[in-house]
Amino acid sequence: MSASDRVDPHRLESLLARQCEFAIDRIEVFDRLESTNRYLLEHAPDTDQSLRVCVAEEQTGGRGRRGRAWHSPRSSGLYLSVGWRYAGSPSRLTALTLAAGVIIRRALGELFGIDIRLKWPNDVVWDQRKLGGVLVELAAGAPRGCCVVVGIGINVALPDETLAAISDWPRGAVDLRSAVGRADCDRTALAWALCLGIGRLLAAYADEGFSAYRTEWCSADHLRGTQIKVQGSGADLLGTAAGIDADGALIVLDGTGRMHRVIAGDVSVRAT
Ligand code: BT5
Repeated sequence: MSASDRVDPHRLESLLARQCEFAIDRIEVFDRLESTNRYLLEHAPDTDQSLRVCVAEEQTGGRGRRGRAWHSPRSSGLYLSVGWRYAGSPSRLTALTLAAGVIIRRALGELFGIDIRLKWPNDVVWDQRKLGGVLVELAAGAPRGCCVVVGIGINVALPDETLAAISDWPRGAVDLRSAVGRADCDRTALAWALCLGIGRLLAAYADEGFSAYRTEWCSADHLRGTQIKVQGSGADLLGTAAGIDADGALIVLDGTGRMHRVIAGDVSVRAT
C-alpha cells in the first residue's frame, strides 16, 4: 500500500455530508497516535448528539480489551474511533459492541462482498481468523453526561508472517487483502461506511437499543453450537454457546443443561 492510499479526511467528510442525518462535530486523521480511542476519551465531542471521528495511520499503543495490545502498523489497517456524547449514561454497553459488529459486517459486505462472522463479544472473523475487533469505552469524568467511544480496528494489508504472529487465535489473524482477493481496499470508503453506520447506531441507541441489530448478529454468530470456555472474573465456565439474549448477553449451557448468562469475559473455542 502506498502513501497515496492514506485515509483522506476531506473525502471522508464530503461522503458523510451527502448522507448523514446527524451532526459531525469534527473529523481528524493523524499520521501517528498512541491510540485513537485514548485520544477521543481525552477529546470528547463538544456537543450532545454529534459525532467526533478520529483516524490514525499508525498507533503506537493501540489497545484491545483488558489491557491487551492492538497491533497497528502504519497504513496497514484502519484504526478508527468515533465519539458521541450522551446527556445521561447509556446502558447495555455489551450490546453496543455487538451492534457495532453488525455495522462492520454490513460495511464489509456492501463494499467488498465478503461475509464475515462475529465472535462474542467483539471479534470480526473471516475464515476462522481474526480480521478485526471493536473496543467500546466510556469517558470517565466528562463534564456533562458521558462520552461513548467506539473504536474499530480492521486489518487491511499486513505481511503474512505478521498476521501469523500477532493473534492468539489458533489460525492467526487475517487481512482484507486476503479476504477480498485484491490489494486496493479503499480505507476512506470503509471509514465512511463505518462512521455512517455507527453514527446512526449511536444517535438512536438511547431510544432503540440493540433490537434492530439482534437478528442480524445472530445470523453471523461464530460461536453458536460450539464447545467453549469462558474466562472472566470468577471460575472458568465450560459449556455450549447457545446464542445471545435481548441485551446481548452470551447464553451458555453447561454439561448439566443449566443455562448461564455471561455479560463480560473472554471466550475460547474448545477442541472437541
Ligand atoms: C480487540 O481487543 O479486538 C479490540 C481491538 C480494537 C482496536 C481499535 S483500533 C482503533 C481503536 N483505538 C484503539 O486503541 N483500539 C481501537 P481484544 O478482543 O482484547 O483482542 C486483542 C487481541 O487480539 C490481542 O491480545 C492479540 O492476540 C490480537 N491482536 C492484536 N492485534 C491484532 C491485529 N491487528 N489483528 C488481529 N489480532 C490482533
